[in-house]
Amino acid sequence: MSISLDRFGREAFFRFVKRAADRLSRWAKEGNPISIVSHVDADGISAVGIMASCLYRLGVPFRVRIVPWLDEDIISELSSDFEGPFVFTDIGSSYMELLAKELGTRGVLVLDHHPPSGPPPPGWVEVNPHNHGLDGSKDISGAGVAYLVARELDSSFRDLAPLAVVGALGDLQDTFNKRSLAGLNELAVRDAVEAGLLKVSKDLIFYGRETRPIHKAMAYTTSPLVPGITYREDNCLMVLSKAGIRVKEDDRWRAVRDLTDEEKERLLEALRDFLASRGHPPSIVDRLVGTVYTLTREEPWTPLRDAREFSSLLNACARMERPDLGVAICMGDRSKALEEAMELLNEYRSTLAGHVARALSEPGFLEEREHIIVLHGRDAISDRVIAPVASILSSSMVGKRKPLVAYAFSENGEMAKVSARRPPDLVGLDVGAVLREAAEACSGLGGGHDVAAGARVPISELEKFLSLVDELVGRAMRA
Ligand SMILES: [Mn+2]
Repeated sequence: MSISLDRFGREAFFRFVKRAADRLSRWAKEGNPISIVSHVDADGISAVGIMASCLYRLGVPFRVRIVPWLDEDIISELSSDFEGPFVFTDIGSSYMELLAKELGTRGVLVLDHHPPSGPPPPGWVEVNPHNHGLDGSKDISGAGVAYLVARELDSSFRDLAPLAVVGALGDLQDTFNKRSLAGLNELAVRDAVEAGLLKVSKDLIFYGRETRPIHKAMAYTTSPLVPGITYREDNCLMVLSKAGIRVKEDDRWRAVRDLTDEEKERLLEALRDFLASRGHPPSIVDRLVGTVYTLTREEPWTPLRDAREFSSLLNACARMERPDLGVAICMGDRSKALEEAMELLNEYRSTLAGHVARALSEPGFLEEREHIIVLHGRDAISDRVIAPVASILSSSMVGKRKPLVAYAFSENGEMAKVSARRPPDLVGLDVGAVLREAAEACSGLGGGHDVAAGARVPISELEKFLSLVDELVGRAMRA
């Protein structure tokens, strides 16, 4: 039953993909500039890379705006100096009512995978897997939706498939067997492999597996966060030495990809021992083995070679308020933009490492409540990085069986930016739904996916909001 439903869902979904491509072709022929509006994260930037490449190749003038969310001010700023049609990627569906009110008479295309808040006005085209019973949280990303429209526009645009893979990994959609992408994402993976642009293999998933000395790759790995290993190069070197693994070959540092299968086994075993000796579950190590997506046309030793690293680089550009660098890289810049982005990435990593270490060691940051764990970021953690700090901390809380709700002060201290993360084994809880309901009851706005969600709430309502989230999570867990 579910298989045939999925098939009908897909057929309907692809009818909308076709409709969107037709609409874009028509706009392209009319020749008016098109405004691309996207979400400020790795997926949103990848989606822009795809859409902007399409328009560039079709000779259509375009402009790009990358936004953290949509509200009346942002939408009126988007539309005040612009007459042409809009393409929203990786954002829009959750703001349909607002968009309809502000842009109702314009040409609008929404290519998104966030849960829709309502139907689009007549004349607009919305492509969203949720409208067809498909799972937008893990089956396809915003970049994936943009890619399907791109390949429908022109089959030669299939060379953009790697960007859809990067976007899906940026949205942590590798939740299937051995950390692989599945669902509609499989189409982009298959296209990229067939075009000779992507190699899929099973291996150790260490950050920088192609590019960094082994102990650094281990220490830089934050998904999963390995307690005592992440951000701790000293312990990494110790574990490597216990496993009897040489870190250098002659004078050159070895990378993870230089390890033999036997050495990899010994390393995993040593990591299990290390965790067990410190009272952590050794099963964390299982998540370090999985599906590796290698972009074979990218230079080895660059952060673009491994699709997960590529998405981290885009993410850093987004968090450090330079999404333009990410877009340039997605559109093919491999010189100046790449160089600048790599510097930004270093800066970003040390910022995150500092926050995580503080939250774990200083009192007053983490508070365990009945059904949730609260991270009080207040003004000590910037609202730009509260979401990744929440992700890293939540992945370290194996066995806690409680979602993490982190917040930081934002917008001159008037609002709180909230980020919630659900541990992967806590099935049956939709933190997106919880945040939406709680935020709406507290004069705020919230929503997102079942494993990761966000909200904006006035500071004056923050305590009420946190209590309500605690209560709603408790209720959902009993249901
Ligand atoms: Mn997305």
